[in-house]
Amino acid sequence: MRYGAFVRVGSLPIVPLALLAALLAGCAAPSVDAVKAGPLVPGDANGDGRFDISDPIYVTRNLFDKGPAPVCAAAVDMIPDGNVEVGDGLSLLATLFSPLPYLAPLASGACDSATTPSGAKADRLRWGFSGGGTTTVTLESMDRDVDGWSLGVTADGCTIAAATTNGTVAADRFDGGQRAVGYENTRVTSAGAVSAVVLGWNVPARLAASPKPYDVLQLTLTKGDTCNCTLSLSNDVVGDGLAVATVVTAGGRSYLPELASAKVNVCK
Ligand SMILES: [Ca+2]
Ligand SMILES: [Ca+2]
Repeated sequence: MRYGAFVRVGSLPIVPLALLAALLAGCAAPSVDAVKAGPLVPGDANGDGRFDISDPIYVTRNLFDKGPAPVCAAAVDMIPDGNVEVGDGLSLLATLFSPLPYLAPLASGACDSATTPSGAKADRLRWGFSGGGTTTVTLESMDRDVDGWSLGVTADGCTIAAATTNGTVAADRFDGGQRAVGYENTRVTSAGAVSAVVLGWNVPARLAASPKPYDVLQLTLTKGDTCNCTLSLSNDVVGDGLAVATVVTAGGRSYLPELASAKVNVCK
């Protein structure tokens, strides 16, 4: 860890104050490998202070893909037996996308010593739209292999009549996509549409980093008063459970690319 170098400075026999100040200034925003987590929230497997689709993915990567253990087992022990197993990961998914979400509060002090990776940035990850009456939501991941994602999308000026992952990378491998069973939950709601995808569960499956955008969701739009419609990604669309966060999971971590929007001509 880079903190190691920081500590060694303090252990030098003589360190001029000016030099020490300069060194400290240079370390004002250290790019550390691990920091103390917190505050952890229930279900927060990767310890970034959020509970989203990255957390069950983090659990499954630990169980089936040599990924690191949840930063605090107590936060994800949904089937409370003191162990983290596949049922806990599945329960986390169910909690995110089922009508009766329930996460037990963390016991006081249960995760006080948790540490977590830091520094997740959404650089070179981009959402986009292409099309007209049939519009595709795209995801561009220039330098990170993607484990899964969830998104909500709203329409202003038209209606989202249907949403499907058919014909996209989110379709099962047997149907031409890149999902190895995994998990997929896509639906139209009164507020728009939501889609959640885990590309693999007990077998690794990822989208390889690529400069070419991937198609991840297909929307069928119905014209409003005019042919013009604005589609926007959102964090507020509720599917069957909690509001669905628009988030990309890579390496088990949450990335939050800018919420894209686009004007489309529904009549084309
Ligand atoms: Ca989290
Ligand atoms: Ca358990």
